[in-house]
Parts: sequence; structure tokens; C-alpha cells
Amino acid sequence: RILAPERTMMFRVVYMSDGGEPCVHTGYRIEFNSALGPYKGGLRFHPSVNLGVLKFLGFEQIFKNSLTGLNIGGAKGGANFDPKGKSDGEIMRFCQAFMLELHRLISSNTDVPAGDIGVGGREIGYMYGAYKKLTRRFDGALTGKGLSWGGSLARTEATGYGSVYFANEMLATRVDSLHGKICTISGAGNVAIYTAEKLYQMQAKPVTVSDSTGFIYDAEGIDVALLKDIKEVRRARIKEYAAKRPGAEYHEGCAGVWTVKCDIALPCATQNELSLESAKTLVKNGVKAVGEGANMPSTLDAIEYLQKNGVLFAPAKAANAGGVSVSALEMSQNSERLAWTFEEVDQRLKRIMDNIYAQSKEAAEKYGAKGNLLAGANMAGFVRVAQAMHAQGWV
Ligand code: NDP
Ligand code: 2IT
Repeated sequence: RILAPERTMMFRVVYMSDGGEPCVHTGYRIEFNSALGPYKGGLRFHPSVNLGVLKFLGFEQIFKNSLTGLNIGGAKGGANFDPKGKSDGEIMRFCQAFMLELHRLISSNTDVPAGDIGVGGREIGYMYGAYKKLTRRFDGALTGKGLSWGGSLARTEATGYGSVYFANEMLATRVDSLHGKICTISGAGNVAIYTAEKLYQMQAKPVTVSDSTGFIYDAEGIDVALLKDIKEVRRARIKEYAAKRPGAEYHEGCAGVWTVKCDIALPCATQNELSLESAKTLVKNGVKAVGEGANMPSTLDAIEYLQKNGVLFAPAKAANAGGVSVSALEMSQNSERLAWTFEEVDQRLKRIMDNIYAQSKEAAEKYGAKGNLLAGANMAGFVRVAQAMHAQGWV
């Protein structure tokens, strides 16, 4: 029962390009499991989006959301739309066209989408505006909203910050910490940026970022303000980073990021980006821990190799659960029509991440996989969903 999504929706999305042409895309929403709460999970806009990709993401989301301990079910959606190179007007028209269908499926108590690859604050804004117009409702039907219209402080930072909190907890089991560690990060989007920011706060040094065309190596440490300006303000390619920062190197090819020597590797771009070959290189270079910021970035054989070689491994559904956790905190704030301070949300995020770590560790011990956080996170997440499904009958 848990393997089959409760509901799978596919719909046509047509918007007008700046040249006046109709552009046709496929939109999706997979409402996978509602045992623990309203369907919850992000929307991905990327040319690679198809039913298979969204099903794996939605399936992962069920157990991730369970681990948060909050009342959220699992879902994922998106479209095979490429935001790269599109004008602001084209993005707005696409988001509005997407919501012409999606508004029928969502609301604060049924299904609550958020961002993922290619969907950030700008896209959520355009989608929320269209949702409001179509439904006459100002409710928490989307998370990741702007701060003046129902968004939560610390949602933008949450996934990256949370994955760093998780990594620090994991290192503590070896009486170690992030202090003084050299870290490599892949990706240069939302998760990568706030992973880098939090690493500095923990006295670690991020030295790489990447996008789908290449990677930056900055031995001095990634300049987060410059990275934000390039990615969040100007929406440019990371190649520009090297042009603006003396001493930084740009290399073609994103997989090369794992050849840079580091203590801790944090894949924060996309699925299957860290292969067995990359895992071997990391181990050869003395990596101590790998923390997954992205969803399923490491291939299964890479994970096995890392674990067999004594590398601490933080699995995605546990390590990157900070984003959806703060989304659920945004839903709470919307329900009570109040906004909490940054410190309050951040403290709750830290407590949730510490709890996810503890649950994953304990479940691994309880079910005979001591030290294996991947198995522990899967089992701890599964048990809560399975118990709720049993209690609610065969529906
Ligand atoms: P963004 O769109 O902000 O950034 C994505 C980054 O990953 C970009 O640098 C992009 O490069 C790179 N990337 C995307 N696809 C590929 C690819 N096929 N090969 C190489 N690089 C690629 O997305 P997010 O930072 O939000 O998401 C990153 C990952 O984190 C995803 O796996 C997502 O599912 C996961 N995640 C996100 C959460 C969130 O709250 N946003 C929460 C939990 C997990 P380019 O610009 O060249 O495409
Ligand atoms: O993969 C994920 O957890 C997300 N993209 C965030 C989902 C959410 O609802 O905040």
C-alpha cells in the first residue's frame, strides 16, 4: 500500500513566450501519502522532470516528513519546464498557467506545495498570486512565501542550515566537530548557498560550489556574499565567480568537484551526482563524512563504498529535512496568523534536526544496523507512517 501513490495528477500547461508563441509543458502533482497530514512536498521546474523522477522524490518525501515528527504527508510535483534563459515575464506566465490547474488540488489542509530545483521565492510569489486570484483564499496553500505575506523567517536558510546541524551531530559521535574542517559543496542554488553560510558560522571552510556546467575551487573559502549576488540577484552562471574573485579557479564538468581534497563532502545539487568513482576519489583523499543536502545525490554503490570505508554518511531524507520542517512551521504560523522571530524558528529547526539524528541512530541500533544512518532513517521514518496507516484502516 505504501508503494502506490494515493493519487497522481498530470496536466497540460500552456504559456505564451515573449515572441508570442504557445509553449506546451506537462505539469504533475503526486499525492503520495496522507497518513500523517496534508500532502506536503516541493515543486521542481527542470527539463528532466518526468513521472519517474517525481515518484522517487515523492516516495522519499513520505519518510522524510515522517522523521520531522510534524503532521505532514508526502507529495512532489513540478513540470518539465526549463527556467534557464527565460525572461521574468515568461516565468510569471508559466507559473500562472501552472496554477490554473494546480489550484484545484491544493489548500492549507489538503496539499501544500513549496519550492525545489528551479522553484524559489520568485516562482512561489507568482504562483501564490494566481492561487489567490483563482480561489479567493489567502491561506497557507504554499510555503516559502515572502516574509510580508505569510512566509516564515529562516525558510530560505532552512535546508542548508539543517543539513549542517545534522552533520555536526553526526561528527559529535566521533568526538569531532565541524570546527576547522575543509568542506566541498556541489550545486550553487538555495541548498548550497545556505550550507556554505552555516559552515562558516560553525568555523568550517567551504571551498567549492558547482552548477551543471562546471565547478569553482576557491582555496581561500567561498565568498558567500559574492555567490548570493551571482545566483540570487543576477541569476547568472557560477563561472562568473572566478572572473570576480582573484585566486578562484573555474573547471568545466560538475563531477570534478569530488576530486578536490576535503574533510567533508556535501552534495547539494541533484540526484545521482556522486558516483562510485567519485566516492573512491573522496576516500583516497581522506574524506571523513558525507552529508546529503540534495535528494538522493549519492548512488547506492557509492554509499556502500563510503560506509564500508568508515566514512560517516548522512542520508538525504534525514539530513535535508530542515527545509520541509520549516515549511511545516510556516504552516503553523499561518494557522495562528502570527510570525515567529528568526531565532525562534532557527532554534526549533536545530531541535528537529537533532531529534532526526537521534531517531535515525536509535532505529539503526534497534533493528540491527548499528551505525548505519541510512537504514536507521528509513526504518524510523517508515514505522511512524506504517503505524498511522494501520490505525486508519485500509483506505
Ligand atoms: P536550486 O534550483 O536552487 O539549485 C540547484 C543547483 O543544482 C543549481 O546550482 C543547479 O545548476 C544544480 N543542478 C541542478 N540539476 C543539475 C544536474 N542535473 N547536474 C548538475 N547540477 C545540477 O535548487 P535547490 O538548491 O533548492 O535544490 C538542490 C537539491 O536539494 C535538490 O536535490 C532538491 O531536491 C534538494 N532539496 C531542496 C530543498 C529546498 O528547500 N529547496 C529541500 C530539500 C532538498 P544549474 O543552474 O546549472 O542547473
Ligand atoms: O525535498 C524537499 O524536502 C523540498 N523540496 C522541500 C519541500 C517543502 O515542502 O518544503
